[in-house]
Amino acid sequence: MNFTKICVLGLGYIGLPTASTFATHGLHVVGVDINPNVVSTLQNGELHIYEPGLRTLVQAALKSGNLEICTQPEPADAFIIAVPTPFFSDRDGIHDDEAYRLADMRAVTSATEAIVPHLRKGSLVILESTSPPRTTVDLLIPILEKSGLKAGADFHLCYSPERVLPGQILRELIENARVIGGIDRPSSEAGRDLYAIFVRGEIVITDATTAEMVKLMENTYRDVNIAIANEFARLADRFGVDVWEAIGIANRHPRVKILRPGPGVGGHCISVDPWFFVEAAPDLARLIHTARQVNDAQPHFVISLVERAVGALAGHHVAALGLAFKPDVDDLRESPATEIIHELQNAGAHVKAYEPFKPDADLPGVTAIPTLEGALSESDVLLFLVGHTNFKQLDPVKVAALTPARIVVDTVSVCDPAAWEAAGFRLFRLGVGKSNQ
Ligand code: SAJ
Repeated sequence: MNFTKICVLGLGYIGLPTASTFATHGLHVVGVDINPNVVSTLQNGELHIYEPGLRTLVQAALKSGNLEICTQPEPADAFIIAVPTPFFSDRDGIHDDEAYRLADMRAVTSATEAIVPHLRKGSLVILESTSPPRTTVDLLIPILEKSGLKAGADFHLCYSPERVLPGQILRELIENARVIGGIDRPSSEAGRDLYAIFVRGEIVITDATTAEMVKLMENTYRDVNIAIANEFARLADRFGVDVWEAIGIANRHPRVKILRPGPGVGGHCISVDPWFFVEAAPDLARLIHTARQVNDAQPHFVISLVERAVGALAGHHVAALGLAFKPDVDDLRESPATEIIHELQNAGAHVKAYEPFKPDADLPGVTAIPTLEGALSESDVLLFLVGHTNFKQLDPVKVAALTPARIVVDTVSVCDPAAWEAAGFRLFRLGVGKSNQ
């Protein structure tokens, strides 16, 4: 199939790089977002999100004249839906049971509805948003067929998951293997023809529901692996072992690859997607459910570690170092650090947070300080919550000169114990039992 004009619905971390990459590869792209602030920001050549290299790419796409930014879709050869699929939070009042979450498919539903008036015979529709199994077949087909056209017979439909890693999106978009799951073979082939415009990785064709499941399996596998690392950290803590050393040794086995323990699993993918399995089949997804609970409880484990270091938390001044959901990104969404800070404050501690990738971070209930010096100056305990490279590079002797604190709680293994202890700090490390501290 040949494409000249496509419409990308949703201009976030996935839709914007995808739209811009198609535009720089010669397609006429209409990028659509329902948020007028996002649209006007982009129309002015500015960005509402940060991803390395994205600003240059978007500006090149706009300059080429191939990328238009709009609030409404237009008729096109292909429509790509890349809108968020979070789960309903307790605040939505839809669900208040921590043990069970429901996918919020409202954005996918309304984006699909917005395509209906523009659908033509021969059009291709692709869903990229991470979705519960069977979404393409059970949710999208009935909506799209309101156009009077029949899925398969009149238009093509695929599920093609985004699988790019935040921080490396632009490279992975092009180089990763791409999964295309069509509702029938001609749909898969149309999807393959579209992504072949820029994808250099292998393009793997399957059916829509398999593609949906593949995406969920990838992130669930990672979540379960991190859960076991977190559980190993707790076990090591009890048995007087250093989990970081133990994992390092275990991973020398040729068939073992344990991930890293930490303060919890954040972001908007790994901590969300496994719930789609739990929601769809709670009777079957039991290990997946338990892994989610283990990871969700990890911030609380961090609190107990801080308590062990300082005793009762009330009145202590904590410098919380790192607010991002993972190392070397500025994305604060669903960050375990925020939850830990709130829990510390609820226990009466005073917390000043510092995030080097977003010095002007503005989070409800969090006092973010724009400089490391400012966060450290009046604290009596330093709490490392993100494994940023620049935290690993901190010189403990220089840090000691900036703070009266002599207690350090390291949840991400950024501190070299010998160096920090030599600089006069008492170090408490997540996953390291007493006899190893
Ligand atoms: N984390 C650990 N220990 C680890 C690795 C990660 O605690 O060993 C934590 C991180 O600190 C973070 C969370 O897990 O809080 C998730 O980070 P991540 O780097 O594992 O993943 P994401 O959410 O940035 O991106 C994932 C990727 N999926 C996989 O690697 C299977 C990415 O390829 C997906 O495209 C993305 O989810 C997505 O959009 O679904």
